[in-house]
Amino acid sequence: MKILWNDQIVDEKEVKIGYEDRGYQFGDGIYEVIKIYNADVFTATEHIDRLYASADKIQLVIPYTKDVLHKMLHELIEINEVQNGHIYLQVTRGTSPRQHNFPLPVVESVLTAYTKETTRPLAELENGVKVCFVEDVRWLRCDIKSLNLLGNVLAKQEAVSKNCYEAIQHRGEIITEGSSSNVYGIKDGVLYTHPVSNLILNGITRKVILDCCQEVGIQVVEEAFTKEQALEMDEFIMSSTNAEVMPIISIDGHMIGNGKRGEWTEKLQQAFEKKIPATLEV
Ligand code: PSZ
Repeated sequence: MKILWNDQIVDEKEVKIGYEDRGYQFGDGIYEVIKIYNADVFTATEHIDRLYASADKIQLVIPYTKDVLHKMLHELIEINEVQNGHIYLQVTRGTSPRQHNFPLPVVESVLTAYTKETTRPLAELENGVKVCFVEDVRWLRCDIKSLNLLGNVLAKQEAVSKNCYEAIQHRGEIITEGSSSNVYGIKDGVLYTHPVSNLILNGITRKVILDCCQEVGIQVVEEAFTKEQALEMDEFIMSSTNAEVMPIISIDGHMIGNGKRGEWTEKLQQAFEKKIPATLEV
């Protein structure tokens, strides 16, 4: 497999990452996961914009224009001959002798991107998944897509240890987001989701879903809701680049609605699928 290493596409065996890379030592960097449908990147502009926005927020300079990066990602997909899957891309603040503050003089950032062929989680999209509540103990800049994922990792591990697909995080009583997803409740034809703030990642799939809501005629209320309200929702959904519009059928063993994918959820899934480039095997 070929890897994008800074501005070069090289064989994976050629990539050398320093043991003093700040991504490795501090999680000092940012990343994106971008979906590939039919050999094309989905919502690439939005993902690249968010990458540069995350970089700005941590004062990291990516030494390529967005256009150049976009072209390099296309080249990578072509060379690796990926049909369906995703790109993982990260940029760290570079390699320099270990110290917490930024390197001075500034060193070059280190970019790596690779592709993975995957299939869509079709069974889960139809049958729905079980989740559990986990206290959100992450830092207060969850809007940055940072490589520091220890809070998210521990939340997901707790979910998996309870045989759950995802951890629904809450700060006190307020639901924020999943360990690697945004979450939504639907009650009486209204979709509720946490507003964009420092407490959640502004998901690209979230944006697509809010567009889908317009199309299918669901009112959207971007307001936080509580754990108790979550359990009373008619339908519950999580979303991410890979999980798409994922129905949630139980939280901590409490059945949501009738324990099956809801009608609004199915309509949102259909609207979402229409935005995917054609000729997908379903
Ligand atoms: O493969 C996977 O399971 C993926 S790919 C992307 C994600 C999971 N999650 C991204 C994410 C996240 O990490 C957090 C904390 N909140 C929300 C999201 C959803 O963001 P988008 O929709 O941009 O992928």
